Amino acid sequence: MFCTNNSIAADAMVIGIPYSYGASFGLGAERGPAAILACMEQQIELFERFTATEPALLYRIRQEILSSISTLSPEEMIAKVANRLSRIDAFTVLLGGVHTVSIGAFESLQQRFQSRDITILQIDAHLDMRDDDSDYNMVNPSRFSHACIMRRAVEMGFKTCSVGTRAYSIAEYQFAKKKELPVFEMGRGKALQIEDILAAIKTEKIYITIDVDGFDPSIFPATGTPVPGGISWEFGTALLRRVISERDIIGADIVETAPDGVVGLTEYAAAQLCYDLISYKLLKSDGKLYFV
Ligand SMILES: [Mn+2]
Repeated sequence: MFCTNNSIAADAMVIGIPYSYGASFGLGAERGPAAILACMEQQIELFERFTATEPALLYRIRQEILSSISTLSPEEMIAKVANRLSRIDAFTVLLGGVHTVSIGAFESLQQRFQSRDITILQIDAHLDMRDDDSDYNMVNPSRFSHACIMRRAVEMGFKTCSVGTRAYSIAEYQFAKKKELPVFEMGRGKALQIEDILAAIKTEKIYITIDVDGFDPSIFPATGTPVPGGISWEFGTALLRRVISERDIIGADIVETAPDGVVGLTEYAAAQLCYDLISYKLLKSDGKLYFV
């Protein structure tokens, strides 16, 4: 799967960020990146069945894991991630780690683009729109907790679109309502339709942040804050195919994979999502994205 020749430029990068500071319930997100990368290297089929291609053989995909970050403050980790991304031209997927790592990607996007031209498409059980986590974290409350990342994105001027939502506080509910943010919730209101989601995204450029708890927990059981319900594998991956083929995806992350060492399904599913994102993006950039 991964290219080991560092002297040639990569077409895509996968960067693991083993950072779990601020996890609120289940632990182990720091083990996510290595487990996902191992699945990509050893378990994933290189044949991509929706396009009948072998993108791993067509393109150079490189991987790395950011080191010496586990003891950093969230602010320091975010700066380090943004700095690493600022030196990469290739399409990049970040692997968390807790959802806080996405703010590093948002900061690097802000350096390259006008944030109002970008929609952060969030697949997540939670809104992550708390101003800080002081309602449940009395010891060391932070505005860079994983429960705050979409609030920070809104403040940074990005447009947002949330999908799979089914757990949030009253403050988050009021914030999203007041700002008229598109929220595609599970089980309340209309059933999710890909057409509706695409229509709610007003920008050409999209950054995709996938908190694996947005999916049904039968697909990603090992995650920090699992919530019943969630989008199906078929819906989520179909959404990604449509979004990537019709819009300009400028980056992505997959976060909150917390392998439990028992069932390998969570890391396998995250590895498959990562390969899907890279495959469709690179085929599209090459003018070769055709679904068979
Ligand atoms: Mn989240």
